[in-house]
Amino acid sequence: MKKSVQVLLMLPLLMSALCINAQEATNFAIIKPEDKLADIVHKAATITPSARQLRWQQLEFTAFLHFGMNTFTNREWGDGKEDTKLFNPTSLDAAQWVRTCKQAGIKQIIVTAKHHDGFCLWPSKYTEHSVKNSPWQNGKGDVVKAVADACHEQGIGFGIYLSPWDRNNPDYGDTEKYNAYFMNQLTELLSNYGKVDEVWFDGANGEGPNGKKPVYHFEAWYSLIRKLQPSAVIAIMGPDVRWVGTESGYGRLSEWSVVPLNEQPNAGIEQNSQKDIAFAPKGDMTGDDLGSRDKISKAKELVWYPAETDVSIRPGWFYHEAEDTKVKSPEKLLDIYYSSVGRNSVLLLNIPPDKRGLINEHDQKNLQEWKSIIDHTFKTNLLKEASVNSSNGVNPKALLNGGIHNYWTTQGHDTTATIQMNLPKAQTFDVLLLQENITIGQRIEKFNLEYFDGKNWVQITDGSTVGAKRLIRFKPVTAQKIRLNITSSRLNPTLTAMGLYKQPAGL
Ligand code: FUL
Repeated sequence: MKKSVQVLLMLPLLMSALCINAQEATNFAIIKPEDKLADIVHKAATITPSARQLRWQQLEFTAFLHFGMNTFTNREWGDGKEDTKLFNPTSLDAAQWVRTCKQAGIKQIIVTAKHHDGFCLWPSKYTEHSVKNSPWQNGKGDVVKAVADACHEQGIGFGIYLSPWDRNNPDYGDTEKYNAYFMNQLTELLSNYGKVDEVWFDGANGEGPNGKKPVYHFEAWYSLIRKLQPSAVIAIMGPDVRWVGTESGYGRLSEWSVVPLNEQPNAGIEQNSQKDIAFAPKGDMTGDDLGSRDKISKAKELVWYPAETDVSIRPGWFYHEAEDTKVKSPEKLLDIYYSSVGRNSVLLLNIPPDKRGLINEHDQKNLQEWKSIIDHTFKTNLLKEASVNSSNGVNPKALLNGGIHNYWTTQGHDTTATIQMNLPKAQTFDVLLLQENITIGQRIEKFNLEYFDGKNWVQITDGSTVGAKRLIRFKPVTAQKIRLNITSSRLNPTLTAMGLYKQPAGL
């Protein structure tokens, strides 16, 4: 899809959001021709997430469950010609999926209600290509219901992936007919399964069975979602959550949640998302810049449009027995965690249930080990007993005990600050945690951390953006005095949390 078309699609939706809810008016800013860089920077610094974006961002860690016909045909992209009789999990247990995810710290699950093969995991009234014609539960089963119920019962968020590309539907190439079909399916999914928290549209848009492509009526889909599930975020080919731009699990080192609407990367999704079954990561794109001063200085509109980092725990998105030995190790998952959640993004980790309809033991084991490393690392903030000195700071106590209504910031118009912390005794640490109060905007542009070696202040690490959460690992340092220097910020910097941690030995 052309960039300009995507922008046009988004604008009415964003503009109508402005009129509906005063709170959302700060979600978006128009840059006037006469605005100077300082005006633009100020506007960028005061754009804030909508309520639904904030809820989503605070989840930090969510899961994808790719499950469907491909699980049984051992493929990644089905062609829509599969016999529905092939879908037959022997012991599907959605409660096990949710339990396993929850134990790993996952706060929301997205299930592939329909992948590109058009096979529906729920008994849609509008197609025969669904679970209703499979032997599973004699055609009476409904995987979407099982997952939705388990999520709601176990208290985690529930989301749906509905592939716009449908290789089974005979009307796929007919824009009017296919959009009507898609709206009907969306209506079923958004009406019959309780609360839906995320709707995920991917960028793949190939040809249908008749060799044609329809034009997707995104705007109508978005309005329907807003009407039926107003608190759901619409991700990827949608206005609330943006694709980080890679399927490797690695986000950008500089990740701005405020980006120019005309620069956002959605337009490239269709071209860049997975095109074949060779799942080679496309590189981590950390060098790319979406929201720096240079980028926003050329913008016509700015919008809060945060990044989601999707990656699979296995080489493929669907379960393949041959990949049981290729499940990402706890250490690799940890690196992904630091490079996604720790880089102002939400991690969407795919964990594909196997042919039995269970999350496989191999995946379970690595998830558990990963979770235990994270728990162990973040159990004790080594700064918790420190005395805090920030000369131009307001509310320094919030650095160690903050939240969105209780945060540290600077006095007057100060956009730089030094926060010194003296610990009761020397401690050894190798992880820095920082969190901005994004409810009033993302502002910090440059910071560094130093320790006092008895004679001099020595730099440990530095960074650019912070956002919802920034985590940086470094070689262990032992020190009693440390200081954080915020050397550039778009407006008064804020922090709701600052922490130093020590990873378990051996990492
Ligand atoms: C891509 C799809 O083609 C893959 O199969 C997978 O669903 C991934 C999350 O999105 O666009």
